[in-house]
Amino acid sequence: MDERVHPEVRRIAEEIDTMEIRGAATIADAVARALRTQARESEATDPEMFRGELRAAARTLYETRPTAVSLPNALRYVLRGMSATTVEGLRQNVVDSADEFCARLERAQADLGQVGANRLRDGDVIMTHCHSTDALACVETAVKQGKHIEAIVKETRPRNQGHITARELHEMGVPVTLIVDSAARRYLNDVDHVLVGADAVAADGSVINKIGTSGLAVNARDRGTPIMVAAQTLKLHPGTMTGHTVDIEMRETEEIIDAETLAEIGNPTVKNPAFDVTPPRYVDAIVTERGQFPPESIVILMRELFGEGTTEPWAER
Ligand code: RI2
Repeated sequence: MDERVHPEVRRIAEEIDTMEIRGAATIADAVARALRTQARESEATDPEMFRGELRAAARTLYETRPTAVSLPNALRYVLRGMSATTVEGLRQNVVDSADEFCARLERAQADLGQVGANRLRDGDVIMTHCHSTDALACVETAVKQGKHIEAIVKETRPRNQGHITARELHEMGVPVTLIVDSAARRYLNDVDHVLVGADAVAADGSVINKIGTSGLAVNARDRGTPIMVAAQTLKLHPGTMTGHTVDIEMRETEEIIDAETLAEIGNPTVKNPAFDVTPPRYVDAIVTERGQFPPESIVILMRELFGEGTTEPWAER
């Protein structure tokens, strides 16, 4: 562990790793705040030392979870503003960028919610997978517009984030039916929209989201149920414009089965991918704060946002 990294930053990195802090937008918010703490508390005596500390903090945060692109996008946003020539000036740069980033994130989610809500009609039933603050922003806005929305919520093994979705929808006054993941196809006939979030969106319009999303999307397409992905532009993956693929996080066996039960059944190999890739042909619309896009045209927005290329501030030593 790099000694220069502030204990609070290490704690946040640990909580992202163990998923106490989870969800792509929430992770982005947490890392921006972590960099702000590192900057505020820094005792660096010269600008190079300060920059080195911030890079080390960014690297610690970057190495926690590989799939949600909101994490590196947040690090880039906060660190790109380091233009001052004194430690005090740099500290202010980072604090200002982090504050601006968090405010923009909140605004983007509210704007996205308006766009997504317009796709929902009074009386619609949605089916959700996992827990996505971007997706729930669409429902919240629709409810505020006076629409009656009902939800069929998939529990989302292995970590049951569907329980969080069920609770938050209940708090909005949305009637919820909870189902196990394998019951999804059985209930798709009763559903007007599948509504999910995203951890990353690739340049070809593929959606990387919680494991099980792609199977749900294929089934929904088979039943003719529209699939809507709520993903603020923070989820767009710049690296995919130049041919990089999105790394899919593989998590611990223990999330699925305890060691004793595993031994009882003969210690089979266990695989626990956290995410999967839904090809663009199974997605009807990607809803962002900049409007809704058919997945195949999301690259136009990506060119506009990342046209000048991106940096990797955590990679510089
Ligand atoms: P918001 C989550 O991943 C889910 O896959 C969810 O759809 C996505 O992040 C986006 O969440 P995890 O952190 O940014 O639970 O919309 O593995 O909140």
